[in-house]
Amino acid sequence: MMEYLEKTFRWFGPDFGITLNDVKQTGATGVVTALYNVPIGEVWSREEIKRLKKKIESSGLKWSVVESVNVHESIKTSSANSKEYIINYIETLHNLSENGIKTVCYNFMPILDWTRTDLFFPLKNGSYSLRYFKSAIAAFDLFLLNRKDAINNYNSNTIDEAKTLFDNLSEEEKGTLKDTIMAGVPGTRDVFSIEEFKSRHAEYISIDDIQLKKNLVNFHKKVIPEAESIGVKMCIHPDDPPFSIFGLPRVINNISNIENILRKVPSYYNGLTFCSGSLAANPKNNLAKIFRLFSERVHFIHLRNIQLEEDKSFFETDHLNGSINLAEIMELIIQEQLRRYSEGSRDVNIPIRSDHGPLMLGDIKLKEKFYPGYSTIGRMKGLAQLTGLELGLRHKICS
Ligand code: DNO
Repeated sequence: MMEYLEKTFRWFGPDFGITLNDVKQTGATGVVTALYNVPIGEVWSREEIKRLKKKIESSGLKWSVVESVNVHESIKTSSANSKEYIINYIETLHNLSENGIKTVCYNFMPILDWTRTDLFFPLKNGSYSLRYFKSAIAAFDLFLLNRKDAINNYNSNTIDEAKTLFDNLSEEEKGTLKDTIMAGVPGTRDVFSIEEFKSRHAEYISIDDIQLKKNLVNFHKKVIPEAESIGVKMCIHPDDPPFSIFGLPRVINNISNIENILRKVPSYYNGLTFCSGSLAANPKNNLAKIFRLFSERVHFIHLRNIQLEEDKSFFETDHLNGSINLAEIMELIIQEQLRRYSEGSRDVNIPIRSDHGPLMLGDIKLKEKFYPGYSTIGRMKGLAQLTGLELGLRHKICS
């Protein structure tokens, strides 16, 4: 019997407005989470992993995917103590594997994880979503960060627009823009100060895309054979957005870069998190092509939609309306499942989650509780839409 996709829900723990019992009501059977309290680079102990796993299971759910075991900046910059952090990383993978947790998502974005400029962007139907607006990034970069080379990264139109935007912001709005862009690691409420960001940025002074690729491949060379030996599927998350920001390098951002990097360490365990919303923010990325090329190594799927605006700006939309044809992607996913099924693979029911969702209905008044993009009802709606899409397409494809 052909299995459905495994429906999962990202959970940041009880401090972020959602209980495990809530997760159960969304239709998800799997939880996507991490030990968010462990500082990046430290080993996740077997006992702590076990404790969290037990908690999830006692709610009738399964810990399906780890998102993320974050990669320490020293590894990304390949600095002096990177070896030690790689050893720690491998130890964490062993401890996860011993607890039966075998799918690990991570990213290789310098300093920042996903970046937006507005966390409460009003949609026409009264709900709110996340927006990335190029001129707001430029305003921050040019007038708050005052980065020396920023002027070279924007054209004159963007600079003018950024200036007008900035001049019209109140002090409070400037603070909000700074905190929005400088939000640190998902699952924490940490925000970088300008000084902290600047000093981290300085670490990348001599690191361009080529060097970052080398550092990533070096990480893969050390980590993937270990992951393979213990059956842990590593799946790298694309850069979000998939282009350079603040002059920093980004390399998991298009088909040729991803192919180039994953090919260097060819292993089933050197896989990809297919994230539609991240990849689509560059309209040159052909999502169907990317999925087809890496389908065998897709171990985790994030589906959401975005509306592209002018060059390098976008906002997140309802799952079924936007610039991405998610039906086309879902069809490819089901075909990949069929292929795996016919080959007797164990990995047919690929974990999938509704990645972000609009802030809507009763969640609006609770907005401060949630991690941005991760409220309950909007993601539940997204998951329901994706489940319906899967069911309908499966019926069509398999009958
Ligand atoms: C955004 C997420 C990312 C993702 C990490 C993976 O909502 O998809 O934060 O978790 O980049 O390491």
